Amino acid sequence: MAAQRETGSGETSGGVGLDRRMALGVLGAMGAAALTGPALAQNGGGGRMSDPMGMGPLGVNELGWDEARAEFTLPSLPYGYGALEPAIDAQTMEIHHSRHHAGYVRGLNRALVALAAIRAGNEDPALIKHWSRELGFHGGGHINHAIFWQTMAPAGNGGGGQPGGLLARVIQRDFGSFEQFKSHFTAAANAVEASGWAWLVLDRLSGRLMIQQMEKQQNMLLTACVPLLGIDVWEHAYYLKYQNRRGDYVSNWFSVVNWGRVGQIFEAAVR
Ligand code: MN3
Repeated sequence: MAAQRETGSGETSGGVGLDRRMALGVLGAMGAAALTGPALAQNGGGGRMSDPMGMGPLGVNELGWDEARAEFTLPSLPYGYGALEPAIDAQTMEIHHSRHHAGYVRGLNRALVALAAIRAGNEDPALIKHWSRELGFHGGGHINHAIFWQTMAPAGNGGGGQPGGLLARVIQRDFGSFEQFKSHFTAAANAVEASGWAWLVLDRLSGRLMIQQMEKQQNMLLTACVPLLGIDVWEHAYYLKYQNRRGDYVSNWFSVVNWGRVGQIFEAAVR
């Protein structure tokens, strides 16, 4: 298949301890922790005891943080590999999750360990540029996929349909209608060049929803934006079943969008 080659080597971290604050601080720097960071500030900065990770709707399990090993692990899917058939086939889901996503988790841990070693004086500081890029790529890959899995569900059993509640009203306000949102999002996903993503995000500065494209998977979300829903349009996400017909994949993917979960993420972001 034409999927991107993984760069993860399968190494696990060793020797250099990473505390949770460090790891999460890095994720915050990538913009992913914007899922809840500013929301906590709006709450008065007190945080939520039920949310010790400070990641709001994405909890410890969804992010795969292993407290004992002080590293990230591959989070399990909230459904089976075949659960999103026919929109996304089981073999694609299995390879995507157990190979690609797992590779990003390994790469993220490896980058965190390497950067800690540099800080400790055990590694050449000239490598900071290299490992920072690795951190952005693999860390972004990990977070993007963690959100991706969480915002899908079997068609007719949590997946498909339209959003409700506050999210529905804000989509109406900012896009005119759900159909206009869908049209814009679809066009953005179909027009991503090579490997990337399309995202529905909340722009905290304007308080409005936006649609963005992400090249590859790093550093493309505006800092002030909270990712709400994204579609992976790397070829590894659809090529086995759809080959070059990305448009068919994007169209069918809407049948497995878990709007209830997206609504939870949105409401946590504006709380
Ligand atoms: Mn992917």
